[in-house]
Amino acid sequence: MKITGVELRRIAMPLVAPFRTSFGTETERDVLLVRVVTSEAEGWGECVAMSEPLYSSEYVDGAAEVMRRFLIPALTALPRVDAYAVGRALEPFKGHRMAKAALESAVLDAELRASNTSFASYLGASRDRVPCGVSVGIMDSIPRLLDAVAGYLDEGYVRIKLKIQPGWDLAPVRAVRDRFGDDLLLQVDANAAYTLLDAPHLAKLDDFGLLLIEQPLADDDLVQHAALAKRLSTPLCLDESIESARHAAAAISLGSCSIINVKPGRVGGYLEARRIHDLCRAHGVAVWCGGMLETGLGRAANVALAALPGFTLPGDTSGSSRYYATDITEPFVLQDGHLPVPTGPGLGVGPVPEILNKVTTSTEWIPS
Ligand code: NPQ
Ligand code: MG
Repeated sequence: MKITGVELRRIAMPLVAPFRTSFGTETERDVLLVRVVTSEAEGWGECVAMSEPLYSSEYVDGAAEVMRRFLIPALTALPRVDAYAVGRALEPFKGHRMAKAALESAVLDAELRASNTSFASYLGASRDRVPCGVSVGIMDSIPRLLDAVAGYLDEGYVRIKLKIQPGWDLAPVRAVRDRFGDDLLLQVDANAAYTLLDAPHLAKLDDFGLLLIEQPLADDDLVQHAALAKRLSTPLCLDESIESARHAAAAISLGSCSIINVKPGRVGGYLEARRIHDLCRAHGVAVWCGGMLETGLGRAANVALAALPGFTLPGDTSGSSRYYATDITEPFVLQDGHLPVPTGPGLGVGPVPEILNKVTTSTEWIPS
């Protein structure tokens, strides 16, 4: 398989409601899609970078620039390409994992469409549906939060994740526990909003029987997460800190976490995500699949990944309607709290041309 060209396509997807986290409020998702055209087939990849570098250092304009200037030329120069070759060819370029992941996904989609294999079977999935959790943003008031959680539970979500930050932590968790009971699977995500000085405060969350606390401290502080883990009974989970299988190995060795949120974009692709899954499984560390407000394209691949045997906790693999009134693919719809794992070749879904064109803000063709 040889690449004949790559299309970069920017789309603007309005969110059904503003999504507020400790790092900011989003009302529209600015997504960079990659379409790789090869001698055999074409494939799609979704770049999960945000428009601003608030979750991590990557951002959409930066991802497009590094792709067109360095990453795509390195791939089009290859006489033959597959997903593993993408990883090897892009290794010399530091960082930019979300950009690399989008290109690897697009090549993998093309490769799998050509060989009539699904993402799920290629990755080694062991299930045909995955249980779904939902991430609930910071709200203006506790009553609004309770209404939102009640709505998601009515839709069938099997696990609730509350976004927290200093000033929005104990009260919302207590209110959700009081209203929905001790059996609700409940966890929180701080997106790095605390410091180790907050350890006594965070320890008060221990009373609420949370599944985990996700990324309480800074991205680059595995040592302080290890210190915090010793002071809490609630399990620590890392998201932003884990950018590769090496980071995961370091975090496990140090005792920085006992659970890992795997996001393929954050770690440079589905192959690295699977390596983290394999490493964690060997060490008895639970993993679950995170989310970055993906469209149906990224969602399809995440659901396939989440069907691997080591994914023992429900992921942020929500239905399309959690974020979008109209998805660019056929929508992912919850059935009894689960999403079906796509079975068709490659991602098993593709963009609906009329919908895709409506949301497209720019396209750029980079020939081989
Ligand atoms: C997390 N996601 O687990 C992220 C963070 C996040 C589902 O909670 C635009 C694009 C807005 C990506 C907001 C969830 C975002 C985003 C939050 C990612 O930490
Ligand atoms: Mg997170």
